[in-house]
Amino acid sequence: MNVTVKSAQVAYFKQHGYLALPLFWTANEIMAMRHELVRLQLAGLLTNVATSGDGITASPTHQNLQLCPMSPHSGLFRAMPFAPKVVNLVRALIGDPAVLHLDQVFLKPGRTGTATNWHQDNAYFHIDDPLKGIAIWTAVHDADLANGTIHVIPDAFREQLEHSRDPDSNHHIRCYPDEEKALPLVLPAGGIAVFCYGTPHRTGPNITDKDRAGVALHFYNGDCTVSGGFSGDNPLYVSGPYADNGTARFGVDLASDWEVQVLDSCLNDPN
Ligand SMILES: O=C(O)CCC(=O)C(=O)O
Repeated sequence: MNVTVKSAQVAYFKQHGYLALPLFWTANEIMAMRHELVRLQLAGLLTNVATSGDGITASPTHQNLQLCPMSPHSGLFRAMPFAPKVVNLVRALIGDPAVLHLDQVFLKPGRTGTATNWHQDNAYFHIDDPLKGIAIWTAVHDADLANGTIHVIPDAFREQLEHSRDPDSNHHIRCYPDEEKALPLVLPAGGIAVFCYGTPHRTGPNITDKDRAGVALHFYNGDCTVSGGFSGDNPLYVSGPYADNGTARFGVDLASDWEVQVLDSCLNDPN
């Protein structure tokens, strides 16, 4: 499925700092992501980052299961940022040359799944223009208020909010924005929320019986100055003159590998 990005959507993103696209991934792509997350979880690769309010002690009751990055552990998630429709979207929103910054997943188990508190990604990444970096957050399962979908604060991406250590996580930082302005983005499985590095966002607890996961891919425009973490000195371009679909780094054309990985996963569907 190709996804065309309309100029009105680009204008909306640039004005408000976020965008919700409810129909982005196909049913097969979502099925493949779910299979892969089960495999990664069974392999013990997702770790509980939730703490008991002191930022240190592991919570015995609540779980915020994170794997960051996923790509070293998964051919599917390594290829996902190179899917042609992802690259088209990234180019439309932040322009060439686009660099893959990070990939990660947060899985919130039913009943025990807990929040990822308010933060701006730019409090970690520090790029010079907070609109020139984006997170593409995929709803791997239907994401609504009860299971703690992503919330954003529209129009706030130019404000640099103060961050401090998050007492509910063993390594995150958080901020305390005016929650009256918060907007929950309710998405069906396969939908995405896109928000720029300056946009404050959070997810909530999962009070339903079913697990819910969100996969986040982060990109920035390679002409930006990056002074925060995760940038490294060997940027992985997904667009622009240095982009080669990851071939030099991984020995595989990851743009075409995405489809192969999805098909492979569906053919080996355990159900
Ligand atoms: O899915 C989540 O719980 C949080 C995602 C997030 O905050 C991020 O990727 O920056």
